[in-house]
Amino acid sequence: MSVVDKEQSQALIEEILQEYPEKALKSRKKHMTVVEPGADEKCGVSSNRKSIPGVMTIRGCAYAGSKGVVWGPVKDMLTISHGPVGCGQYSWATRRNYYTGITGVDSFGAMQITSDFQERDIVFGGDKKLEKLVDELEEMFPLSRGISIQSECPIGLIGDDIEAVSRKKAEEIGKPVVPVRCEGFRGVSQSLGHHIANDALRDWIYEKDVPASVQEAGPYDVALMADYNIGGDAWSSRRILEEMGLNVISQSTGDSTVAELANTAKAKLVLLHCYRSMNYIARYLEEKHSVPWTEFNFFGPTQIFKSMRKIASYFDESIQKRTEELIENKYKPLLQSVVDKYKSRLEGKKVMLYVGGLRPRHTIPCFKDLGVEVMLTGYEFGHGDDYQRTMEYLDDTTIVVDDMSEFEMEKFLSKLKPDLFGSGVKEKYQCQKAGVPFRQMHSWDYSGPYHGIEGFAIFARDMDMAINGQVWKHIKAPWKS
Ligand code: CFM
Repeated sequence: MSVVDKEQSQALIEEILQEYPEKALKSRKKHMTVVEPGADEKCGVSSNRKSIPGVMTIRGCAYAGSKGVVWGPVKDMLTISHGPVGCGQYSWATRRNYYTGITGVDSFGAMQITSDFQERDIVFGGDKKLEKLVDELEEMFPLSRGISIQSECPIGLIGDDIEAVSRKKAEEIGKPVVPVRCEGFRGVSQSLGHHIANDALRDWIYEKDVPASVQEAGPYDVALMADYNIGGDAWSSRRILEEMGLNVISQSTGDSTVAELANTAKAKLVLLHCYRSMNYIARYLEEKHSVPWTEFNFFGPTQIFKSMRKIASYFDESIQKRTEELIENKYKPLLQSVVDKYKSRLEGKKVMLYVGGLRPRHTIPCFKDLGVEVMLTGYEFGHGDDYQRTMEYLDDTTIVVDDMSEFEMEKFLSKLKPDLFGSGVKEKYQCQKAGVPFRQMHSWDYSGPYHGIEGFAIFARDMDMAINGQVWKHIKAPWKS
């Protein structure tokens, strides 16, 4: 069955819900809907709520949202996973947020540093250990430009005063030491971790007047914010901005530095790619430093051109003219050649798309540029404002599911039989074993960039490779034999 009309989609949701016990059914019902045509304000799903115990959620935790997402990519800072060894160990390396520099010398993004809490530390407190750790790090990595302390669950439970340690140590080593209260138990997903991480940026970078590296302000200074450089995405976005004539004085936090974070407050305009993870600090910078911000989307030709024009509208005619010429003479032919190459192979294909808090709405138009339709989508941890921002890209038969469980995922996959499922590594192998083509839409599956001009060509090639790859047709799910 491939769902085509609204009634069928609705019936499918009902069918899946029926398998839950009564209480779970009642709760999960609020998180699923079929889009109402013309309802461009709200899509009606409940979001940012606690997952039901016993249901396997795709979400992560607050520590993941702060350490893994916002602070971890700041390359010249040392990131301490403060607490027992596991959280740091299992989030070792990066989420493919690339950076330049020499790891272990002036850059530290892919390192795992932990205070390795033992029973003794839980009983007697870990502040002394943390102080010692900061001293050791300062001795081993003198070229670091700061330290962030990412709290794991026990830190908040035992009442350690990491703020006091941070203040003392920052004074001693003469670098920012940032305590982040991102204990995993806080909130309902990694989303609160983003918020806490943003608050730490506010309190320990901007409110402390950490020195910026830009000396003289220019009329075209912009800050590229909330692009994490997954597979080189930020580099690809940056090229467009520079070709438009803008001067990128800061990237955050993909391939960024402490000084670049501070530079953001000096920009003429903040360009916000991932609204979900950094809208908080963008709002603060607007209020405190009068830097306006705007959202944009550099996935696929339709949104790239729309975003370029929107960004240019904040600047003078010379930038606008240059942007138009760039689009017409260079980017349009380039991106059209990608559409010409792949659209006939992808037209009419159907995908299910399930990612964190931003990418579904950013990549749906990119899929549409290639003629691909989206049957089902939603967010792991999106809020009401994310769903609102998604509505304009959906069709009136699109199923929207918030915080989809692995059980629901399996059911939807088997009923909808999409030509492709785009989601994360936890979802990947189950999906492929069932013979459904899959792409990781978090890490770009060892590929990327997907942002910008070169990114679109790579995106189109990868989706074609997965959707039209012959191997999936020959797979029989092991649990069916
Ligand atoms: Fe923003 Fe992200 Fe996303 Fe996100 Fe993430 Fe990510 Fe994501 Mo994975 S910051 S909300 S917490 S765009 S790690 S780079 S892919 S879930 S949709």
